[in-house]
Amino acid sequence: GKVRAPTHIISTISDDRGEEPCYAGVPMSSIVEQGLGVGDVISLLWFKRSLPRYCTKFIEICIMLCADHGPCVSGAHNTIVTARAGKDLVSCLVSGLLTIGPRFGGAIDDAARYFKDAYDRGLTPYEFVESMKKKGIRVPGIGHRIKRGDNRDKRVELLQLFARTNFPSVKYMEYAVQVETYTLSKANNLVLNVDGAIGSLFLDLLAGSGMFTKPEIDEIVGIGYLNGLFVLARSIGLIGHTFDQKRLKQPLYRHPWEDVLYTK
Ligand code: Q5B
Repeated sequence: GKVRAPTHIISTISDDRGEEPCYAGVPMSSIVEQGLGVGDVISLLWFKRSLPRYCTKFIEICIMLCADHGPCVSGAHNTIVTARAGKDLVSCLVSGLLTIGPRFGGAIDDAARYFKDAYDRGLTPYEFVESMKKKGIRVPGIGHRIKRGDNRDKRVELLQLFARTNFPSVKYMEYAVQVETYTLSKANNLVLNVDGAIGSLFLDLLAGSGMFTKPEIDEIVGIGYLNGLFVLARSIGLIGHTFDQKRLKQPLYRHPWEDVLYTK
């Protein structure tokens, strides 16, 4: 019979050996002919399946809402400084991307992990938040530098509205809202932020769509797919900031002495 030489790479998401590339078995032409969008492409390449339209629309809304948040946030700041140092596009992009992490934009996976664990174990918001405090861990998905209880994040409201209208269940998001109610009683900046909204709502998408088995959901949350949404989205803005600085011919950035506390 046929003997297959052992391969050095295994790949399961795309194949370019035929007449046209396929994403999770779906030919490129069919994606274009059906008028599918970037949410469908993410479904195929990340989740290896075609998701219902409301799911792909939700993914697209996440991408649009996270594409940029002005020049003052960590990622844009790094990108702007790098562009002003005369570096190339990829360097400007990655210097911004490298700031994405547990404090800035990269709290989506941990928010999903902690909200899922707390909800599935039946913890009350009080028990959950106080247990995190005892462990010295900030609740991922809670807190913002400029958003407040009386100045909510419009992005969070838009995501919640879409999900409440289109998702079969929003139990994880409603749990996150209860957590927010408790944290806001402690401090006015401890709002449910965009990472927490996406993390909890993606749990609802995974659990409520009927498209994923329980082990698959655990694997997605365990591996941590969801920060990828912020990374992908914010790349759009970071590329924009790079072009903006170059268009404006901005000089080398140097931070002013007056804004540094020199001390021994
Ligand atoms: N405290 C986001 O902190 C921030 C607490 C908390 C319990 C919490 C903080 C945090 C979890 C990580 C997270 C995503 C660092 C944020 C994003 C994208 C963005 C960004 C943009 C965009 C803000 C003051 C007091 C202290 C703290 C306590 C704070 N957070 N307690 N759980 N989660 N959150 N990140 O304002 O007693 O005084 O010591 O780490 O979800 O990144 O727009 O900017 O699109 O680009 O620096 O929206 O919340 O507050 O550090 O001065 O803390 O609150 O322990 O208590 P701040 P701090 P105490 S969305």
